[in-house]
Amino acid sequence: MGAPDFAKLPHIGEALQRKEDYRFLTGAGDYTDDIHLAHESQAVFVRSPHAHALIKSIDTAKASAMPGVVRIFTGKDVEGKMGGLPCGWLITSTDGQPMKEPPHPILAQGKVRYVGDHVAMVVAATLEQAKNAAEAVEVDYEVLPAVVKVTDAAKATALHEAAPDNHCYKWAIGDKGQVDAAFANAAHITKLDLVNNRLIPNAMEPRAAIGSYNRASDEYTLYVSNQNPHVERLLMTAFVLGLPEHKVRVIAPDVGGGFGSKIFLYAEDVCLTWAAKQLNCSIKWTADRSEAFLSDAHGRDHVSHAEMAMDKDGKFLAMRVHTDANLGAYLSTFSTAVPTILYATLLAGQYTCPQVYVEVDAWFTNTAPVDAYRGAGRPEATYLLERLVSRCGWDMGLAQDEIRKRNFITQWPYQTPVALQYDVGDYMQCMTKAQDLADVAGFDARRQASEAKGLKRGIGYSSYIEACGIAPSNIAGALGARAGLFECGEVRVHPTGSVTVFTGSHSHGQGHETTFAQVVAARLGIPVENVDVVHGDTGRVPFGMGTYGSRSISVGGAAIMKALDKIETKAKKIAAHLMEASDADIEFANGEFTVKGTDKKIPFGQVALTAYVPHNYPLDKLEPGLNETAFYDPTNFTFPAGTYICEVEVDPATGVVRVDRFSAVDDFGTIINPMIVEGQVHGGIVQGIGQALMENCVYDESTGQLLTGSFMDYAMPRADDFPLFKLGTVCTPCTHNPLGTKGCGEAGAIGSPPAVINAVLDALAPLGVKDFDMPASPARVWEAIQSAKA
Ligand code: MCN
Repeated sequence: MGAPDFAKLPHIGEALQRKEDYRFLTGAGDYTDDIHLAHESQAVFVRSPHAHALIKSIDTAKASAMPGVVRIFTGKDVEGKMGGLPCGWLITSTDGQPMKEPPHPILAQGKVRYVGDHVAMVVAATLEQAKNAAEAVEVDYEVLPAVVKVTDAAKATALHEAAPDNHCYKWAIGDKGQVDAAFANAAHITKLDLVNNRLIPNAMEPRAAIGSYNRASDEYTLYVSNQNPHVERLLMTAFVLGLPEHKVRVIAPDVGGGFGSKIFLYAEDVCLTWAAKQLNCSIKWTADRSEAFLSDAHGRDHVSHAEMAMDKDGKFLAMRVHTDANLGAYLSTFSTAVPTILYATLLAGQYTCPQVYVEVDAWFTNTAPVDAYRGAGRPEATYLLERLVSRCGWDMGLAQDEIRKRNFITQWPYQTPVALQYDVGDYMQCMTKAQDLADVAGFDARRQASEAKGLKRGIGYSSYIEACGIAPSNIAGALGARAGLFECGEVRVHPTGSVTVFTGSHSHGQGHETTFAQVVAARLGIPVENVDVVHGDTGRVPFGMGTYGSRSISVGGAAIMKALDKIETKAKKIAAHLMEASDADIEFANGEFTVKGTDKKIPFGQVALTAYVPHNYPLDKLEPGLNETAFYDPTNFTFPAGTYICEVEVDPATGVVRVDRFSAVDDFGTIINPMIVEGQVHGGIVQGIGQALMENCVYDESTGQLLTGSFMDYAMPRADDFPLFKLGTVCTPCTHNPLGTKGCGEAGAIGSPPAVINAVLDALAPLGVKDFDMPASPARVWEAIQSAKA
């Protein structure tokens, strides 16, 4: 079934209430910490208080003798018994020098490299006993100089022997010669320096895990708050523990948000799984919030210089970008892909810029590892490009919409100079619709009204594009990635015609139990209540690549559609047999099989029953049962795109920025459930505005201590920080997946930061403020105003 036919089916585009909400809203969710296993001990991790130090000795004697303590494991206990965490495996550097891939030990081996690094694991009967014993572990450190800023890394004390200058890799894309030539002939060049601030992910449920071991079957089970259990199992067995995969079951039950931070293999998960066998018990660990601040992989942290070459009319000729990316102390699971293939390939944006050259240097520092965080590389690309484009407009005397419209791509498919080929879109329509929603025509009057109150009002644009549906194996391979990603779906039709779907995608807030059920119900013509969706368990789902990169509906949903194709083919054969017709004459629509050109018909349920009760059934030609599995590897990314317009009011006396209006028009192709999609966009915008105005991870530059280690210092956005968002959509269905969908889970976080900062800069332009870095906190804005005055 093609995308256009699919979009017309009942339930598609229906704002169904989420099936999962009843259990979440009544406290009946089953999160990792809610699970209690027999013989369960508690684990607490001893973490480094120093950003960089040699471990001279660890004395666990006193702690081990404390009440309830079962065992204390240190680096020496695990050395030689397991590998380090997998690192650097996704990409290859492009300058001919091998990427530095220093080991990332499960428990520190002789040295710690960031505040929060794992030094020991204490296992005790109760949490209180484990905490008391952890405090009694004596570690003698020799403190070394620490570096936290990516721009200081080259001259700092080396973190790893393998990377003497703290440089990990250089990666580039684009034709440098052509770009330099275009710059040489440009009528105007606009330049911009940008910092993309480091963020700390703050899922409502902190990371948690329970390792358990069954001696009778020699099987391990890991319950873990995680977004991709099969990948977790694969990495843990193949790279670290050397166990046969079938002996390890990973279950990610209800997960209270992840935003990317729960797709990595973390040391805690490995330690708990391994130690469960050593101690023959179950061991639970739940991070407290302070631990989460220190040890969850952080996001962003780029320092970039960008330049755009234009002709005299403001048409883009070429763009040149250099980015220094902070990787933190170790390579986290996907970290090398974030500032490279997920970032640089998006720097063409929505524009017909014929040449783009991007060079990335990635560095180690004494900070928590940096990895994917909602958007992963694409917010960094959009922030850079959309800030640069507005600056180009201001430099050329063109309005923010005009500079964009002059350069928009208007024909698809469109081959960008940075590898990606966009299949479809309508950027102009997104822009005009967003301008209507934002009432741009009324802006001048609103600006005057603000002026009369002594306030400055500004408007900011951002026309983002992202590559979702990660990751077509052929494209990933062509970009030098060492892995591509497919998805798996199994559709099990029961004898009574109800259906259980097993998907390799994982829902941790995105509502898959509802939207995936809508897809199946629409396709089979059965009630949505008759479809249950199972995910998050390597013991039940055949295989899976998990959820990130807004891939689930477009890749996971497409795998289910492929399995449904197989179900339909087989069901038609059964129907043909029941109605004594030829297979080729059977049609299926609205839950009924009909014989073409006759009034003969039978419902889906009767075919399902026949599949399982095969009396009078051609067993020589047809197997009983109605159960199919499919794997789907997309041929391209999906390319959601849109225009966001933000209007802010700034109080120049205090520097306080208030978002007064925020309008977003997105093209997500076919929409399965508009209510869920709106929720996703709302959440994303809130995260994006959070980054633009308040969230900021700060380490002390001399000691490497995390200064924003709690919600007292790390400002999270709250509902009353925002106006009601105005949302709209444009629909150009994706051309290469059977649903026509494009991902919606990250758009808000990608598109919004530059819209906000462009609005603040527009507001402050009359005061002479030309630039500042995120977040636009009152202090920073006030300081920028004062420096402009000076
Ligand atoms: N959808 C739809 N129609 C479309 C596109 C999507 O109805 N055209 C629906 C999907 O069926 C799904 C939801 O919208 O129910 C999101 O789908 P999709 O865009 O495919 O994204 P994923 O399900 O793969 O979710 C991943 C994405 C990412 S990458 C991050 S980060 C993120 C996000 O989703 N983390 C989240 N949203 C989150 N929401 C919550 N509550 N918690 C998180 O951790």
